Amino acid sequence: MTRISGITPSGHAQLGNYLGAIRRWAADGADGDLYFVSDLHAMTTAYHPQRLRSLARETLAILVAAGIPQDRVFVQSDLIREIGALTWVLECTCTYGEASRMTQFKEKSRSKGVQGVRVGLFTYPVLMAADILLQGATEVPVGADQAQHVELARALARRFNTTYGDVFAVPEAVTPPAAARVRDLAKPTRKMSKSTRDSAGVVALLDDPDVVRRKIRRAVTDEDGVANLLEILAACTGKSTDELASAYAGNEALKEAVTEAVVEQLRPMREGALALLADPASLDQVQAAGADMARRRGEHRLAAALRMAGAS
Ligand code: AQP
Repeated sequence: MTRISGITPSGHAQLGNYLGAIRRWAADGADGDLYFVSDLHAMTTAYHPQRLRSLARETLAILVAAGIPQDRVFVQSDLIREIGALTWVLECTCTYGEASRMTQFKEKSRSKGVQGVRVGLFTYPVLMAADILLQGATEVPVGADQAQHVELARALARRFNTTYGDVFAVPEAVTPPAAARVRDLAKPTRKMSKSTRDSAGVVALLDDPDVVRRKIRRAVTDEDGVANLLEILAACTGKSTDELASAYAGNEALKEAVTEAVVEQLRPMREGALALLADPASLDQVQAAGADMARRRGEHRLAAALRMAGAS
């Protein structure tokens, strides 16, 4: 069994990414599981190349410093030739009708209208299928919003296998164990997100402890805001929100406790990531080894797929 999970460097990785995903990846990862920085996915909407490159490096440093074994992590763009080639073959396996049914594209293109969005946003589920199928992943832990994309990857794997020859494992979407859902500190009705423009309510994983303190001190404390602070504290301490709700006399004490817990929770990962980022040669090594591992895992599958599809 191989599971694959990605994180898109569309901004600085934030507390929700850590408590909801990265921390669990580091704790539960089984042999053979793969984790990757999906930087090619961040190109589907407007972005700055320099910033994307530095965010991809930062995200890689965070995953490794969080405790995910180095030999299971890679940066997607290091395999652009392999993934790009497979994406083309899969695009030629996918029908326009199938791609058009992806509800996430409909939602994401609504504000701009389909005429203004990039074709890459439309075909992104096929890129995701290439990520999964290249590595022979059998399970893809995803939330409900991504389940349809895994269905597409299954359909493409099956169709390729029956049309050209048996190359790909047919992956299954699996529901990850329940984890904290962290909401924005300043606007607690929406989830905390790394691409949110206003960073006042978003705790970045490499934020200085003073910045974390300031953001939490200014957190909104309406009903949703307090519930969010309790959820964060519960995720950091392992206690229940009910137990914590009765333990703090007022919002000031609660914020103080949340600040301490978050700073302590992030400290080892933050220090490790900053040390790696300060030592580019070491981080280069980690990145190159990851790319090598992922390339080697996928090369026979890619070669077979290209050969059978008549593309080599
Ligand atoms: N607020 C959150 N609370 C708990 N878990 C979260 N995750 C994201 N935000 C929260 C989890 O982090 C993992 C990696 O996220 P992703 O890169 O796949 O994209 P995302 O879910 O869209 O994360 P963001 O930060 O909100 O990014 P943008 O701003 O680009 O959309 C996933 O497992 C996700 O559930």
